[in-house]
Amino acid sequence: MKASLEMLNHGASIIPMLLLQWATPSNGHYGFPFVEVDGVMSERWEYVRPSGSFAPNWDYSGISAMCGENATKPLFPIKTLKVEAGKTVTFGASGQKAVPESDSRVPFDPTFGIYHEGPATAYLSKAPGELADYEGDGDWFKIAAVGASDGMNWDVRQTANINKLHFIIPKTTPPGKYLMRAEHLNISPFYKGTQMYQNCAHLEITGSGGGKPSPTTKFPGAFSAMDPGIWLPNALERPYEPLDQLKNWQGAGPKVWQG
Ligand SMILES: [Cu+2]
Repeated sequence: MKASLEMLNHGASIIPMLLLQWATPSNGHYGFPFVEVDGVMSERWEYVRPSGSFAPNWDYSGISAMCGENATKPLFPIKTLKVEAGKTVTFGASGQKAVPESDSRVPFDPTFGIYHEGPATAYLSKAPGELADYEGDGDWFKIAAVGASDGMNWDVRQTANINKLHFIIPKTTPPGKYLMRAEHLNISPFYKGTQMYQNCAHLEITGSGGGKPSPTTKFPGAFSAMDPGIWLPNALERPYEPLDQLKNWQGAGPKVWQG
């Protein structure tokens, strides 16, 4: 399954891929159902809004691109992670475990690795009230983009065997309750070939604030299939020498707000 998925990824046809989605769950795809709390990995869906599926999202402009399938509201109550601005939030990855994924309670498996290649990003959106009621229809801003720090190879790739994504909350982020969206792309130079994986945690950010996050975007609509951060130009797929464009990758959507 793994090998065939990789081959499909570099072939133009996504139709067999769509059919594979109906097969039983495997480690072929992934999501981010965990966060670390004081250095210890949480339980599954303890702080992360459950989503229905870890199959790749190709509807870049649709609502599933926000927090995953069926995640505009928490499917059941979850906790809120308290974090001080300036500190790091760490998401833990998992392969597919159940249909729907929200039914699984399988704990974090440290031997799992994200085997696709592409940029990782994080976004925040402040809830006007309680997070349990917030459907994510407010403003979103990007706080981090992890690209190819050597200008050639995506930092998050198969050979790096990464199962955690680390993102720093900018120091001047206004305090409040936030949805935090973690995303990894299996990026492709083929039109509508890029696979998107995303989940959202409930966060309460503390600190003195003072920043004015910008630019912002909205879900649905944050991305387009034509966005060069989604539809990777061919020249960037396998560069022969380090490229500043990959080194300074900001990905699809708005530029990173530094705080
Ligand atoms: Cu996959």
